[in-house]
Amino acid sequence: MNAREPSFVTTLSRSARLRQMLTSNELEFLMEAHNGISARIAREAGFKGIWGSGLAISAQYGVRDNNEASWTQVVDTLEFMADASDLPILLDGDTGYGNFNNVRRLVRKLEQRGIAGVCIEDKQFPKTNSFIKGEAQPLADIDEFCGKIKAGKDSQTDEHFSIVARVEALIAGWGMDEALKRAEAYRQAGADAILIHSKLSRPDEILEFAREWAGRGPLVIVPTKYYSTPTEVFRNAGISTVIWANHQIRAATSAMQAVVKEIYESQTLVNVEDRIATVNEIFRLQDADEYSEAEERYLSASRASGSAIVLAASRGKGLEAVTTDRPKVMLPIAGKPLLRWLVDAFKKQGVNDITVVGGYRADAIDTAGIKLVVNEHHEGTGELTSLACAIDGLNNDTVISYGDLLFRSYIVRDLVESEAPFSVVVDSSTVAEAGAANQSVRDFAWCSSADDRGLFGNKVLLRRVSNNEADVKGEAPHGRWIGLLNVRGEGRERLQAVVNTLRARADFDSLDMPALLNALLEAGEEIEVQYVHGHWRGVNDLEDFRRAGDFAHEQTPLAQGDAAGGAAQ
Ligand code: SPV
Ligand code: MG
Repeated sequence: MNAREPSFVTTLSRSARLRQMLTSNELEFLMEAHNGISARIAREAGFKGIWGSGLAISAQYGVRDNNEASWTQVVDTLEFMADASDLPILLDGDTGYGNFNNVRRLVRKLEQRGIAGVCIEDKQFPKTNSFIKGEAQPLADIDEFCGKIKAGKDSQTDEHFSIVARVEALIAGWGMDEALKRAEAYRQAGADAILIHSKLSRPDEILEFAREWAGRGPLVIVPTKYYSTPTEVFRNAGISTVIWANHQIRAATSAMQAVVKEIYESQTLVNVEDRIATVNEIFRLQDADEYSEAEERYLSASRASGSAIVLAASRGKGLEAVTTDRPKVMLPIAGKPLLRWLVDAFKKQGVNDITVVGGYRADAIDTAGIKLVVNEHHEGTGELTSLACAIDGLNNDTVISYGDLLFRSYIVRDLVESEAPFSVVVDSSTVAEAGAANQSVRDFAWCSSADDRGLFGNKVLLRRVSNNEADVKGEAPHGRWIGLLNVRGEGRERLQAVVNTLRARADFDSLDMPALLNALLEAGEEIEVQYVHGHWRGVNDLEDFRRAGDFAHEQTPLAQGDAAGGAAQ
């Protein structure tokens, strides 16, 4: 569209826009498309309208242009094209797929699918492409064809829907007079435009037709064979609309042939990758970004798009004997690596976008279903340096987790359902209870109140986390932070800001997750506490490792019920 055209033009219906193209004094162009992506490509190039070519649509199905694809299959294809592009589409409706009655039904169905108009040609069903023995093809009886045009016009409910009548007399070798006679009859029957077709390599007969026609109505042409004619010639001849009828399917065909041949012969993709559209370009044409935005809007409530960051850089103190060739998270627990238990537990709760920060022997981490980033300086740095490797692109609500955890699935479910910007899981079992379950202890937590099951549902806030059980003078800890922090909504940016402040500290390399929680608290953030009592395990030493198998077994549906294991912890 011309930039100076008033904006209301774009708000016109598709059929009104096609009609405007047919009747305007400008020379207009329709570009062939044959499926959704080619329709979108035509729009992006700047075309104002689309030709739903019978040749191209049948070709993309791999069938002949002989009405081998049914008319409903064609209409279904058009629906994808109309969805992919808001342009008006003029369907190449061949002969109308039958008699006057089929035309009536076709017109109604096209209107329902948002198609702007149909072109019907005066041949007989089933037709053959005009460039295949055109002179051998029988033409329709004039009166019968006029009846089809009238039936189509009478059945449209949208006043702007256009019916273009295509004259095949020149193709069939019936001469100029016959062509003019037919065009006039079709105009009088109500056709909104005449398509005059020619298979000559020069435009002479088209130009002669246009001269004789003398502007009695809009003329549409298809210069596939007389392609070398300068477009200015058509403009000067008073043509209304030029159809570039098959150039997307032909361009796609040569590109596909060249690339497929190359891949077949070289048995590698390396030669073609830079010559073809990127996968991201395909995503863009499919409008994948819109889907992601919609997912944010409509799926966030069900938490289906949750993310997790798993800290898995360490070899594991006290576990050196079993981690010579792998990091702690790859230790086998009851038949699968520790990390896999964690990932499976997250995925079960709709936390699907999982980033694992590896370090020690990161090469041994099984990357199925996760994104792996590596803290290259894991040897001299702590947990926050690892977290910082994954925190920049925090787009979703995110659970930050130690990599060495096993837990019952309700723990993550309840955590991700929390509405708070920050929430943590604290185990209120006493150190004695943990010790009795042979569980090593760390990360003592002080909270706004103790775990009082009578007050279930009351808001409890975190006050401090420390590895030193006597860190808060005169007050025993209320439990232990188990290593799960959920960050929600605006909490994401605030977490990033606090991490950035900590980064400026000289001792950043040595900071751990409790230091982050304390820094958040010092920055005035509220961190909600969800109490649990057991139902999880950390793997911090060989004894933990040995016991973890029992706990894991109990989390599987076919557990044989060694009830004395970790579940009682
Ligand atoms: C088509 O594109 O299918 C047409 C134009 O009908 S032509 O192939 O030139 O006949
Ligand atoms: Mg055709």
